[in-house]
Amino acid sequence: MNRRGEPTLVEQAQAVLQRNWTGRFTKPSPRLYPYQWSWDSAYIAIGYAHYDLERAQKELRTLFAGQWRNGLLPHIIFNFSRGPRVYFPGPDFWQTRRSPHAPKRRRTSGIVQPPIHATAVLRVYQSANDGEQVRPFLAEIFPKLKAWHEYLYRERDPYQEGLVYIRHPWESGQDNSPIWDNALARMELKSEQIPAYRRVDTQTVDAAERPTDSEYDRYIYLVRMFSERNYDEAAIWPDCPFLVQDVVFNTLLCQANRDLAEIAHILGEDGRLFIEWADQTGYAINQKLWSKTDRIYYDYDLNSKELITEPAVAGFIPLFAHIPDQTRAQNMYGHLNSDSFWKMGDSGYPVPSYDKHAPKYLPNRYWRGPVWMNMDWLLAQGLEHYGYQAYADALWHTIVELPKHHGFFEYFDPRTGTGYGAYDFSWTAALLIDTLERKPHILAEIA
Ligand code: 9WN
Repeated sequence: MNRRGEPTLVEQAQAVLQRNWTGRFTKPSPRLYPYQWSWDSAYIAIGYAHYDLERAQKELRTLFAGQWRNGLLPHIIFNFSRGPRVYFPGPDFWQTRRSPHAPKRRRTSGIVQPPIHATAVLRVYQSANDGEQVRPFLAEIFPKLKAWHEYLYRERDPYQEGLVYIRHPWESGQDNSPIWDNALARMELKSEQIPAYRRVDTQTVDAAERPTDSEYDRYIYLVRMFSERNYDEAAIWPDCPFLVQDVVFNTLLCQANRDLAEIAHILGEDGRLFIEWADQTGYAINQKLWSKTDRIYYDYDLNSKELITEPAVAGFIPLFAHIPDQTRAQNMYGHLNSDSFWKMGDSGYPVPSYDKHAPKYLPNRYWRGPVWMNMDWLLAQGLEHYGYQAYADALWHTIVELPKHHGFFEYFDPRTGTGYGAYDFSWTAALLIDTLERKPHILAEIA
């Protein structure tokens, strides 16, 4: 409480997480996302780690209880929670029990999300005053993290390049980014190929802030295809119409491997394999996904066999895992600190998720323009590493200022800060808690 008896900003953020806490996991938001999501839980655990270590561990334990026997960590675990539980596609549509690998006692989706989990586990450990307290958790989760990374390299890297592919836009966590437009447009679907379904997301959130129906048709078509092939990767990938080596996914995997090596070290286990994976993935990102002319990293489309030259904030995320060398980082910084994204001193808020001058930019539509807190959080850490402290500070300020003035929304308008999408969004709250824990001075610096 502050001197006027009002809850402080951190207390407000904790209250958001408390409202979404179900006793075993935290919903990303109260209505729109009523189950457990994979990368959300990792960010959420990083927030909890600062004030409730038990809960941080429980969050991740519950998530990994949904892991498949082949190591796949599903993007949604359909755990029970109170309150409205309407989401499409739900467990009956996914039909993941068609796979011999899916858990028998838990219902899940059959796709994944970016692998930031080892990073979250290490941060939970590092947040503890007494590491010994968290050691049993580390020992319990280590083989699960290892199985998760093994799955990715075994099943998602058919050419053994060190780059894993995603086979659904939802696997990127950036569902309707313009990065996927061409791949989705190539999927010319006849109406009889589209399964009958009804969207529920647009009952909660303005349709203008969500993906289009045509995008949803393709999302749903892909899910049906995976389930018809019993989630057997060998049967899916040879003719999967969507197959992309994604920059954010692989960057987070690279860093997660390093963090897994550190976890192995703490436990006295052999971590050399994880360092090898990290090096291989970092090298491949640099070799295959860098565009010198455009000063940004791009995704690679394994079907059209070309880089997807869409200027999204995602292309700067390799800074987080220290993948570019200093010269590349400087070039990237020149691009980021420009009218295309956000120039230092500009009005508005950093960083729009897509180039403001690109024709497809839409400041209110999900991953096609709005500012997302997780992207700012990843980018700020990367920029600090390369010495771009003033820009990083602008991002840290944004992570605190937007929720303070506009509420704990899912995403925000880069021009005005207006919040869009789901309210009481858990990772917005969790990353604000993490930011203020690390940089308490920010509170006094913002208006
Ligand atoms: C599909 C839960 C998730 C986030 C994603 C975000 C959004 C889901 C949806 O919500 O995706 O997974 O229904 O739109 O894009 O990053 O994990 O917060």
